[in-house]
Amino acid sequence: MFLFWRGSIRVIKSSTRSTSVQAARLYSAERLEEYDAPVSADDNFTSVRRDEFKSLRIAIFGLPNAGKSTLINQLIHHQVCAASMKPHTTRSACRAVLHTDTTELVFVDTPGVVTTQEVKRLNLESSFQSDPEVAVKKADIVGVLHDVSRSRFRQEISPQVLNLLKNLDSDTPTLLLMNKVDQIKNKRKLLDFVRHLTGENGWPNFTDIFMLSALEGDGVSDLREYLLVSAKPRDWEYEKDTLTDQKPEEMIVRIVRGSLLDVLPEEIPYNLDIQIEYYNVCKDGSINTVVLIDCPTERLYKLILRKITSKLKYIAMNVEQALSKNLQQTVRVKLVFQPKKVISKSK
Ligand SMILES: Nc1nc2c(ncn2[C@@H]2O[C@H](COP(=O)(O)OP(=O)(O)OP(=O)(O)O)[C@@H](O)[C@H]2O)c(=O)[nH]1
Ligand SMILES: [Mg+2]
Repeated sequence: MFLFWRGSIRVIKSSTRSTSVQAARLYSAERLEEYDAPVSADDNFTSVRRDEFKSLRIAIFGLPNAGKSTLINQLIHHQVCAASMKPHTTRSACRAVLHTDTTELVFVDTPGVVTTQEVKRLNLESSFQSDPEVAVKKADIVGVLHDVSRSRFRQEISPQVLNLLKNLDSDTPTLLLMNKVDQIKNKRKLLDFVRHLTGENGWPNFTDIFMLSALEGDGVSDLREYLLVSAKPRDWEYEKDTLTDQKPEEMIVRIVRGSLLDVLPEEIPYNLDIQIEYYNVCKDGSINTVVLIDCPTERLYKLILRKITSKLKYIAMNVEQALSKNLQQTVRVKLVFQPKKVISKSK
């Protein structure tokens, strides 16, 4: 077994099941820049012959809060998937797309995999169970995002994740994406985790294994490069420069919800009803939007205002920055909180 370091380890499993650890290919800086360069309107898109087009659909799934959305955002260089420090941020699948001159990567972000008991106990939407299932079935390649920082679960693939893997077509490649390695001081431990995760109580059929820190971006370019190289000759599903299948309004709601999950305590943000009250594209192309946040009770409304007033500007600014980058337009966001009772009284 060989171990090479480049800030990240990539473990490559051979098809004979003997695991060998090889170096991540040392891509030259120029080659990475080729992929990282933002696409400008001047790019000579039409010069690419149609038969050179390639694409790959990648479903990313795993337990709640493992870092799925953060990783996808890093892979596509945009914050189109809402992420937060609380579980169940992603409530239904959405797509995030990356284009190079010839290749399209379509990432499917999914809600964290949950048990039927959790769906009932937490009153989660049916998409929590159906969306990961559909996404992995339709994918060319499947990435299991595994959080190595959770001491209780890091050495095992959870039964609900294993179930999804077992239902895949046997020719669908599966990647083990070991995330949050920044939280592990003794990196040798990671190899122990690999042994357990790929052992007989785990999933011995992983095609490749990546060590990642989605938060710090470590290992992300290697994974992006790997996926670009794995793409299949095929027409694209999306127009060049498309970043997501979400409508702007939907993306705004999701990103606002993610920000509120970060700043509001405990269960409070899960109980908020978030809607677009106003959305207007101005003559210069900039966007003005008002997001209405209904608080279920007067008491909660007052509590939220106490907790949030000083942070409101900061939240709106973060949301505006992410959206302006995604939509390539200035976006002005106003967040309005109100108790539900007030609405019903005024009707
Ligand atoms: N330390 C560390 N934190 C990370 C890393 N990746 C993600 N996180 C954090 O983990 C939390 C959850 O990230 P998300 O991307 O929302 O996780 P998710 O798997 O999409 O979560 P759900 O949609 O709720 O299932 C956030 O606070 C992230 O900043 C990582 O590599 N290292
Ligand atoms: Mg998510």
